[in-house]
Amino acid sequence: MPGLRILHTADVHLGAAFRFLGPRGREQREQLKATFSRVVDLALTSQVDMLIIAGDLFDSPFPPAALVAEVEYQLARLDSEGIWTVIVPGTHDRPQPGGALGRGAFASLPHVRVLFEPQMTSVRLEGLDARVYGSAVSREGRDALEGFRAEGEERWKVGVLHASFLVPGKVERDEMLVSARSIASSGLHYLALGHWHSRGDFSQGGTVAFYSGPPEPLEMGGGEEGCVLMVEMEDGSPPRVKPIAVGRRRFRRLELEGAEVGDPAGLYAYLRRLADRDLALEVRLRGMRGDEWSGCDCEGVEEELAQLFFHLSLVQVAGEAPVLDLGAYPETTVMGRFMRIAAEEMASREGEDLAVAEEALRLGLDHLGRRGGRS
Ligand SMILES: [Mn+2]
Repeated sequence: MPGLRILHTADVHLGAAFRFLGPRGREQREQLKATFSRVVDLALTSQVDMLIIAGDLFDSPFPPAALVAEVEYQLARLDSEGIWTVIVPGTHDRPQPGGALGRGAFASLPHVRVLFEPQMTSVRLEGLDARVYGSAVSREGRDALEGFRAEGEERWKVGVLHASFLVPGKVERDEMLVSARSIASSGLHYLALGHWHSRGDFSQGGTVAFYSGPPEPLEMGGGEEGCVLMVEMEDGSPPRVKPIAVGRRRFRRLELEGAEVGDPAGLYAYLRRLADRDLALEVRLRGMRGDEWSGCDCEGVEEELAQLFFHLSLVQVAGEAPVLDLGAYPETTVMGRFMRIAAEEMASREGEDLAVAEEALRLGLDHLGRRGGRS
């Protein structure tokens, strides 16, 4: 019986704005396209049977036409070699009337399938002894695999979902969930997951399940390099999953205490050693107190080093991190209003948008705090 080889990616977020990178945002937006092209190259050169995109291919349901055309071009490269592409819409590119995923090459290429339904549906892949099961993200917050069992008679059963893994007491609410129990009883050989922006093994029972994470980093922190997963299935053994690095940039967030580096010259030397033109680094500086730090020109250090990094941002943190204690700030005060707006924004955002909201909160609290509010 022939095996099955899959390249699994998710959360590409083509078209994302990367506002927190300032003037470099545009470059990273371009890089996402280049990295996606590299993923397609990899699918071609390694002759996989199928590329799976587990949601958030685009950052929006209505990306710019030229960006859609680029992706259509890439999918056509796979299609002409007989390589299948199976896509589910995610939280960012959810199904919308007239949305990009329902038109053009997404609807017409013979080897491209988009699973649009809010409940589990499946598609048999012609020429492969395989069936792919999945659903588009829905807002209902239920377990997407509740009561599901892959019943097809094909040799290989593969699932694809854009959902949060349910962790009791930690992750219990999201637009779509998937639980350990439902994965274990799904009858799937492999489940390709998207939505969480870091790679992870969530295999349960006889089902191998992974988040691939994004191929190119999207937000500060983590520091993980962008990967895709090569999944190889053969008779007689569980699917083998191997990460392959495809991302160019790395985004890191670093906490640094004044005492660790001693003085401004020490800070410069410390950061200089980290210089890397593909690294976006946010450094949060604490405890820069004492004579050795008086007159430290952080902006000067940042400016001097900026060209040696993809992006560098030094943030001086005064004392403890802000806590959103709404009770301490009446709604009638400027600070109270600001914090309520910030809390609402942060509750409704994710990923890069959340990072922007957090940064706004930090700057706002800093500013208001200096004007005499409590902090
Ligand atoms: Mn995403």
